[in-house]
Amino acid sequence: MKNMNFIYNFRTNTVLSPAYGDDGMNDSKLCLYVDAQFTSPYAMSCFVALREKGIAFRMNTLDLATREHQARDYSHLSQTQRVPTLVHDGFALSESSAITEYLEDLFPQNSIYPTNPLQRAKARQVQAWLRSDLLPIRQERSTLVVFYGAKYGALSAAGQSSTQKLVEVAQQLLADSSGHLFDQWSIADVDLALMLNRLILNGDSLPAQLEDYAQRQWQRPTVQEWVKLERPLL
Ligand SMILES: N[C@@H](CCC(=O)N[C@@H](CS)C(=O)NCC(=O)O)C(=O)O
Repeated sequence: MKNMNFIYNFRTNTVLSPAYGDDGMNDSKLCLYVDAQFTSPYAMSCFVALREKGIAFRMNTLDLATREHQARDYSHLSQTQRVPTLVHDGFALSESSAITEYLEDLFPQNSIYPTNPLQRAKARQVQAWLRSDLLPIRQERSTLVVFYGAKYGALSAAGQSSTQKLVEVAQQLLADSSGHLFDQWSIADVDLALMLNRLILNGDSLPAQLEDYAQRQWQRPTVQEWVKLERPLL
């Protein structure tokens, strides 16, 4: 595991120490474990949640290619043996939407979920749906498209059918939108924009409204912080 000592100071909005491998300076009680290439959309969602809330945290990276996530020390922390995992004062939690809900419960400042209970429930629906459905898109348009500029060939029939479903649902959800899924920005916007960008950034054509939405969501500063992280060469 690589300790990036990537500590955000929420008061000054700066990185306290960009140095890798220096354990000594961090007194943050929160540590987010993410993949070393910063391509996990689930890790991104948790990173954005922490940054939106302005909480100081440390980030540790795991090389999934060498199966660091299955090594004994991490598997003792993460019951899913996947990234992301958040450790808060000794309490370890996996599954990205469980993490973002936990952060919302414990750190209510700067909401990342809608305050209206119906919209809040719908945001959870969108998050769960994007994580459990649309598998052909996830398989045929990996996040290497989004974070490494990879390009893939034409979608299979299953990929096209998933894309059609994504477009229909996104258009329905965004029908009365002024740029967000709900009355206010929420973490579900990040997840939906990521899914749309798997296609858009590959060059697949989507309705203009969805392209505009994804592009605007992508400009959010906390999203750009993740996008601009320095990635290892593939
Ligand atoms: N449902 C999980 C998915 C997490 C997930 O699939 N993480 C991937 C990286 S994107 C991973 O750790 N893969 C390693 C493996 O499954 O062995 C979440 O939302 O956190």
